[in-house]
Amino acid sequence: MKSNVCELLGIEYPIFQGAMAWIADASLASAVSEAGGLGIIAAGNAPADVVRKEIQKAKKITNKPFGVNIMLLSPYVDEIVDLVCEEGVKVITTGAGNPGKYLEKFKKNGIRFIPVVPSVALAKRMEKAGADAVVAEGMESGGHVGKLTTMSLVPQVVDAVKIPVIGAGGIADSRGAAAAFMLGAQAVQIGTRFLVAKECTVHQKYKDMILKAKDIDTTVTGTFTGHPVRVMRNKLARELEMLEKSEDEKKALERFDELGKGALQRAVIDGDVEYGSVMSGQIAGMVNKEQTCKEIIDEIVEGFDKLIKC
Ligand code: TUI
Repeated sequence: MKSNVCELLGIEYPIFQGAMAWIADASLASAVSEAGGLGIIAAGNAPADVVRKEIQKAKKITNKPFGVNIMLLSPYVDEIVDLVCEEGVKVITTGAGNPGKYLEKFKKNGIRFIPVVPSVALAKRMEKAGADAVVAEGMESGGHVGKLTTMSLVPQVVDAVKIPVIGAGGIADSRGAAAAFMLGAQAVQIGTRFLVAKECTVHQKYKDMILKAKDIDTTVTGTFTGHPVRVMRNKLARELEMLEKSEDEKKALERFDELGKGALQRAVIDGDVEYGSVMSGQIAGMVNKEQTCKEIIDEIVEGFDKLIKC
């Protein structure tokens, strides 16, 4: 399992770990990088001093390249952009918005820049602006989602741009990775499977919910806010779904904000899997064992090579 993306980033296998806000810390990212993939620290909504500590921790654990994901809805985006330049982070991915205005700064600092895109239009804009590659993420993924599925998005982005495309959304094993490569992707990004990795520090109750999940256990909430998010169905998700049906939109949005405030931390840190936001991809139904990052990557690479040979 090799591609141009390996040379571009100096990694052994073209496997990115999805940047899950509040979850993808130095422990997870460095373990993925040590295993030959690209570990990515998620800046999420955290201020720069918190992210700096994670970057410095990761540098102590691994000498291999790792990335930082900048979540563009964060109030701290500008300071995180300065931070990654100062810390000499090698690879940046972005999510949940258009990162156009930061691109020049990344280029000036010699950073490989790989935005997550939900559409052909944004992929083309990013290529024109100088992105090194794009992650085409389908709406099977967990967290903030676009509107297209991986199966339809990846080949359309592949046809529209010349830079490498990383397929994401609904990929958790060698079959998914091989399928993404058949669609023209040159690497894959995997989130939910790494969420249950032994090195992932998310609350055990969060992991257990994913490990026990069935195929239909996720849902998308928040479409009416403009920021749709895929989560596990629980009491919070059901309440949010009810609000979306409400006729008083103003009141519903206010209540939505109240319920959503701190909801991801509640699930990730406190293990409140009923009233917390348990973000997960649709592939959760297939993720049923805790393994080390190295076991996960080795299994995917070995399975991929066998599939490609037959
Ligand atoms: O960013 C993600 N996934 C995330 S971010 C996150 S933290 C969060 N918490 C609460 C509410 C919202 C976010 C949890 N999961 N994935 C990458 C991704 N980016 N998916 C879709 C997009 C995207 C959407 C629109 C990228 C660009 C975009 O641009 C619109 C435009 O302005 O052109």
